[in-house]
Amino acid sequence: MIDQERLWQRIHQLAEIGKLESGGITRLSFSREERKAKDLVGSFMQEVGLHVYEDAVGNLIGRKQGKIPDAPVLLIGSHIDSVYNGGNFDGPLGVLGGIEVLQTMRDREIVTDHPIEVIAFTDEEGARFSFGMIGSRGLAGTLRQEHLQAQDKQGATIAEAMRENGFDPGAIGQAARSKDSVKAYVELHIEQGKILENTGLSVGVVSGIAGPLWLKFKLAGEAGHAGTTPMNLRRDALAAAAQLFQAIETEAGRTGSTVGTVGQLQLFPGGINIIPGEVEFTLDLRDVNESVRNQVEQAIREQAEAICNERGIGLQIAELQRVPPVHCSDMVQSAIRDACATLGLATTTLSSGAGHDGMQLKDLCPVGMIFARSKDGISHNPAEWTSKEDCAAGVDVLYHTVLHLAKY
Ligand code: HGY
Ligand code: MN
Ligand code: MN
Ligand code: MN
Repeated sequence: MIDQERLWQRIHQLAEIGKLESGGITRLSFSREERKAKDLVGSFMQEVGLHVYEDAVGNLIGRKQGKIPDAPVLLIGSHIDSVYNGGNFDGPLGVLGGIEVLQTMRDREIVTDHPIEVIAFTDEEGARFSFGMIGSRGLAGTLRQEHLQAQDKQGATIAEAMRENGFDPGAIGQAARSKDSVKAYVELHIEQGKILENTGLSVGVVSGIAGPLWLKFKLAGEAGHAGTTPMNLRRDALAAAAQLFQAIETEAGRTGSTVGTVGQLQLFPGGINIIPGEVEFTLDLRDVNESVRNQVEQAIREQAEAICNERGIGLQIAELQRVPPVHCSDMVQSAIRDACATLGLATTTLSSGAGHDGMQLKDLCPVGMIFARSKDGISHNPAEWTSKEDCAAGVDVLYHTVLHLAKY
């Protein structure tokens, strides 16, 4: 078994960085908090004797050499950036769990055939720039210069934030790995749902990952006097948006598998006695089935056109990111199931509604995920919780999965 006290202690040491009054954490990419978090996690990697470095897109990597040094590397890891006011386990469990696996191997003087790298991917969440998985896209070689123009709420671009943190946006291509250099990628992550809790299981094997589609809607009506403008003469952008929110809920709810969320909303000018002239909001639309997601997207676009035409409102829809759903590799899934069997751990197979870095690596190497139980299924919330025992169970499964996959 891995050292669950050491793991637990590190999870809570990391959780202190970016902690808010609310008890939640905010650790945005290329922020001071993230830099501090990377320095702390990098020191844990040093403690384990790993070769520690940051690649051209800021991924923090700890490498353990194998018996066959130029054999394809086995990648494990997750992320340490967070959403606004997030929880302590979303991401850190996979990174600190990966370090714990390598430390346990070192303590037992185990050297595998394949080299192994534990990675804290840059900006998995996309909270700051509304464009996520920068680090895993960089490693997969699919990050483009145009992606780096995405802006945060203060108007700073990813490229500017990279420069400020000592990275050259022009050099992102250097982070790309070649297909034959990577054996597989396995990520341990909290489930962020209720299936494991409802079935009384600690860990689960992930079969597939729903693909997030992020859109930004801009509605342009006409600001006006709240007191002198009759209801039938208004072009109220917020009233149009409210009608569209109802349509989104109906269209997403219709399929039984799709989820749609309006997470960000801004209106202008925002005076108590002014009819809103402009509204901007985001839509996060997901389904494990890409064609179902696309049909719902089409229905929402048609409803948006109809509502805005009817009300004389201008409509613009920009695509922020479109990530296809991913099937997890059968080979990696069976390695995880074997690990659970070795540990005598009952498990189940489930899909992931949340997006993960492995989605970006699907064309680079076989990808798989292990889930650890989430209390009440809560995540992206300070109340996010996974017990010490369930964290340890997840890392034990990761440990045996790694031993299996790192054999030649
Ligand atoms: O948005 C997500 O699904 C993940 O938390 N990045
Ligand atoms: Mn998350
Ligand atoms: Mn996550
Ligand atoms: Mn993830």
